[in-house]
Amino acid sequence: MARRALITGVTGQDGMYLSEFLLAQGYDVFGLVRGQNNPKATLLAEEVPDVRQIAGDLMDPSSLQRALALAEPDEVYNLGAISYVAYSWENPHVTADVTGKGVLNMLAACLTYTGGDHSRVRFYQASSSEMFGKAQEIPQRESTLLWPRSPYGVSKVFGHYMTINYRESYGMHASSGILFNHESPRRGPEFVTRKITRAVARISLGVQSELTLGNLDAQRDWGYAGDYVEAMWLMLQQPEADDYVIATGVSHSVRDFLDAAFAHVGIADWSRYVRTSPHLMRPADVDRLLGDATKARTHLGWRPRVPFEDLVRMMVEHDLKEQWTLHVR
Ligand code: F7E
Repeated sequence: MARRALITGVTGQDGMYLSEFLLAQGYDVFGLVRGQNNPKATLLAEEVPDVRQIAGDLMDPSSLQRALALAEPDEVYNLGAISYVAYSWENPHVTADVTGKGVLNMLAACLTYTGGDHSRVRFYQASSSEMFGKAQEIPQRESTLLWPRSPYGVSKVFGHYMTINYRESYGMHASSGILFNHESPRRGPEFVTRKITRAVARISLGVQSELTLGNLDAQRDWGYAGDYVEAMWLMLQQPEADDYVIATGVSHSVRDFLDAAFAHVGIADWSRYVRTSPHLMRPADVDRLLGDATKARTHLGWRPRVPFEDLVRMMVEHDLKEQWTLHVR
């Protein structure tokens, strides 16, 4: 019989890549979809039509129980969250409810669903490098002290330790993937990488004249989302649940990203197109993230395939095509 997976956050970047990956492995894939007339659900139905959508919300425990009863999953991937860090200062309570307490709601629903037989389901929690925040060592690994710098990061820490707690208290096969930034042409335009690649495409086609950003000195360890979803799956195939850092081991600044993206359309000096605004600076930013994924490499046999330059190229090329279709053709 085909294995069955339930994914929360299925309409997001990672949800779509993970769905495609699991469907290719022969899984029946179910996705929790929030809200009424959700446009992202329509996009999911177009892009990954074989996902079976179930209505539900991480803040509504009864809907989670219903989703588990309908999907009868062997594996649960909890990717659902309010994931935009800047937004989390404006809406800290709802971020804590969804990104933090939502994890507890899902864990608790899974525990009920197992009915005491812990081998019935395996659980993946999407933890984040934002938990390292004011990084206490470079590079960051599983043992690095967590020091979150945003309501989003604090909420992720809650979810991370809840996952560990359910593993230790109830013997659940619950793993946490501490994923560093991962991008793709499916990344939302509010995140800095996609904001840049879209603007670069539009500037090169003459439909935008400038790009306004915040902190250009922030450094991130950027990988390709398509590579990272495979790590999620590998974690749930291990005999024992555990926590893993997933990263490339190379970090770049926002400036480096601008260099690479503009270079791809033949612009060497981007200074006349880019300006910065204090409104886009965060109350407390994370200066530098660099991950050490040695444990994932040795235990899971996972390694990233797409390097930084190829990632930037992939995103700019996608946006050039998309913007050309929208504005020029
Ligand atoms: O910012 C700086 C900004 O919003 C990256 C999420 O997936 O990864 C992501 O969180 C850096 C920050 O991602 C702009 O200040 C400058 O230092 O693309 P971002 P993030 O905050 O790192 C982690 C791993 C997650 O878990 C999150 O869910 O870029 N930056 N200027 C800007 N950022 C944005 N968004 N927009 C700007 O104009």
